[in-house]
Amino acid sequence: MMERTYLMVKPDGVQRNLIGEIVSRFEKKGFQLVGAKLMQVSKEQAETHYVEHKERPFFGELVDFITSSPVFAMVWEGENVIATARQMMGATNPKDSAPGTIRGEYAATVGKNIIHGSDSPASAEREIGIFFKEEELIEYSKLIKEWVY
Ligand code: IDP
Repeated sequence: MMERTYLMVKPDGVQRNLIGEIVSRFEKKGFQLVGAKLMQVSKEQAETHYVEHKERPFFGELVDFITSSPVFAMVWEGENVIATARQMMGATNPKDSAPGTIRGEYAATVGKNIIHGSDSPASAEREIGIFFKEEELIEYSKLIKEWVY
């Protein structure tokens, strides 16, 4: 099923010069970038984005961290891109992320785990809406599609 997902290189990934590496992995997989920008997340956006963790003890830390320095926000499109991107990211806690995954290769702690990715179609739609305006998402066709699907 053709889907869109919200992926975000977190402040630690940007600071560690991993934007290119991460974008490259999703490009090579065959997914299509439909929107991307370097941005400073506001406190309001952060609190909305992480609302499901509002009652957790680390919520304040989470909001402080994601607003501490710019993120690289992206929307990617492709068949099953939501679940596949989560597999490519690896487990939330880098101590459990498989080698070869983004977190498995580059992250050491759960608080600084490099990348965010939507976990369901409903989250993807909600999160895209928090960070992007409709006109920032670009629909276009690529000839390579015939070789991917
Ligand atoms: P996900 O990012 O893999 O979807 P979630 O459970 O939604 O994982 O958690 C959101 C983010 O909160 C994680 O990526 C991680 O950075 C952070 N986080 C999760 N659990 C902890 C914790 O126990 N301590 C500190 N940060 C945590």
